[in-house]
Amino acid sequence: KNENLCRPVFYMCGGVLTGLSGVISSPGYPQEYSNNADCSWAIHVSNTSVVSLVFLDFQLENNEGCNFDFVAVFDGPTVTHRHLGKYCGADKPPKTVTTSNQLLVVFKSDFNIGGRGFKAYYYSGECQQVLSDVSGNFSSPHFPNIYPNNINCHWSITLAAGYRIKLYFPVMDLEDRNSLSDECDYDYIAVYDGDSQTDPLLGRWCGKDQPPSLISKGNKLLVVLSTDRNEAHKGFIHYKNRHKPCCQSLLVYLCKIPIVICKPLS
Ligand SMILES: [Ca+2]
Ligand SMILES: [Ca+2]
Repeated sequence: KNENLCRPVFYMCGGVLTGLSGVISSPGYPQEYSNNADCSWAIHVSNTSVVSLVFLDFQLENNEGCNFDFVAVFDGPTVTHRHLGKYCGADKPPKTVTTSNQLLVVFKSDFNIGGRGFKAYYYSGECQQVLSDVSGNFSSPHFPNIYPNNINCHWSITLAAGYRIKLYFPVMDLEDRNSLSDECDYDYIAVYDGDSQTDPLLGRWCGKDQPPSLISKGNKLLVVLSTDRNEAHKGFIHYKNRHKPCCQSLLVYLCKIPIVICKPLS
């Protein structure tokens, strides 16, 4: 008989991550994590960037002080660096941003009682921006050169309350859709009408399909670029709100958006 079939499974966990962005999760996620886990992820991005860490899912054994099972985050490569937070239970930790180009994430569990664990992604300055100017633009990393494989970039646009956001893509060149499924399965841009991926999806595009110009319902939009492990193209440039505010109403300050009824600013 093959005794190997009966042995417990040990999941790999931790490591050194140097990509523009990436995903980390507890061992075996979304299955219950193992007891006595001790995992460390050292994230190291290019010198000029900071690292942002966002939790997508979080469920660990809970106790006051988080001494049993926990995720701890440090503002640098080792546990001697500034402690940014220690988390357990079922409340998703807040988004964390480092002050330097390195982040350490530690996950530990004790001898009993587990949970689903966690899934989080990180991204670096080259691959993300928070935009709050009334007009501006951004592009895929390295544009007009080829964008990297295996990235997950987030551009989050937040204007003052009362503004809406109009955006359009004058240049669009991603890997084509999957010819079998006719879907954007490989590389794509997705736009969400809000500040997270749980907000309504306005659309998902790939290849040379130019997205239509898009208008947010509120004052926030999220643009995500996701690429798979091979075949990259030039990417995209994206503009928002190229027109300055020239009119106003009670709720909306942007004009040249046909759905807005507004009067000239004095
Ligand atoms: Ca435990
Ligand atoms: Ca690709």
